[in-house]
Amino acid sequence: MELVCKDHKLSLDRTVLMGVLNVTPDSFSDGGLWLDPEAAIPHALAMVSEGAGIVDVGGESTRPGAQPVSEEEELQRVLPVIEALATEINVPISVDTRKPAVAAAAIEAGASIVNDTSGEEFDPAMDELAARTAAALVIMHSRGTPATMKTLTDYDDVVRQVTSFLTTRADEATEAGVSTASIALDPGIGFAKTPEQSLRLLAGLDELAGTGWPVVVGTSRKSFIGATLGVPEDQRLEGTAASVAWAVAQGAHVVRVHDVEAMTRVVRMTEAIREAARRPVQ
Ligand code: HH2
Repeated sequence: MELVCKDHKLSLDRTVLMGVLNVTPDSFSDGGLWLDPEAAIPHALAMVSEGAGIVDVGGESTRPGAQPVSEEEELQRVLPVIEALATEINVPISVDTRKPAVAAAAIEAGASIVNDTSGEEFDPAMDELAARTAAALVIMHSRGTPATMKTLTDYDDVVRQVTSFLTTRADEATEAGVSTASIALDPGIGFAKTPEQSLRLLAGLDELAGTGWPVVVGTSRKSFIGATLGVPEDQRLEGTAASVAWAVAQGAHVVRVHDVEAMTRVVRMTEAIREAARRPVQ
């Protein structure tokens, strides 16, 4: 399987690590660390050398309660970084945004994946943009906005509802002209989900993987790990590792992570076990 991201044909035969580059002052686990392009660019290069197959650049925190950022501000944060990276790395760059205008400028600057975290509040212009530019489109499930998402957690069956929302959106994107080879789906762990619902979504991830669409999963350092283990953001490496290994075993194609070196090892080890399971009995 592959994901067509403009001129990049990204193989998904092995799990791809999407390295997180938050160019924000307030992201939940690394806010402020990479706001300066002079820090962001070397960090992105390090992630690629550690095994990242995508660099995901975001200029607006989506954590519950985060302050919205204007289009101008978001552009000022992400564009210099994307422009510089586009000349320095060979892996696709994705732009993590809810705004079609930011995605459009990012593609112009060299991004080839739109990581759209707007969920149920999506703007159809995002589909049209992906269709027009041949950028890949990551469709993520969420409800409301960072200000409201914590109150929007009523589901009858979170796995069924999220899977059905995502496959319907994939069909809509296809109808809007996005190539089926350029769409990936993401359950949006922690977005309008309680910790229990995030665990259930991971437990049922095989259902989403069974739809045949490429699956992206972002569990890195998230609060459901904090709720399970009782640890703050800077002590969630092992919890992240367990969730990444589980996601790979359930069929995730892309895992979005902050700690690329450690998670590359976790992913490759999990894949080695999965492949051994397919070999004849010895
Ligand atoms: N999670 C976050 C942001 N973007 N994109 C996708 N596709 N999937 C995710 O699970 C996902 C995402 C939140 O994490 P982070 O970027 O570390 O924090 P913040 O939103 O505070 O910047």
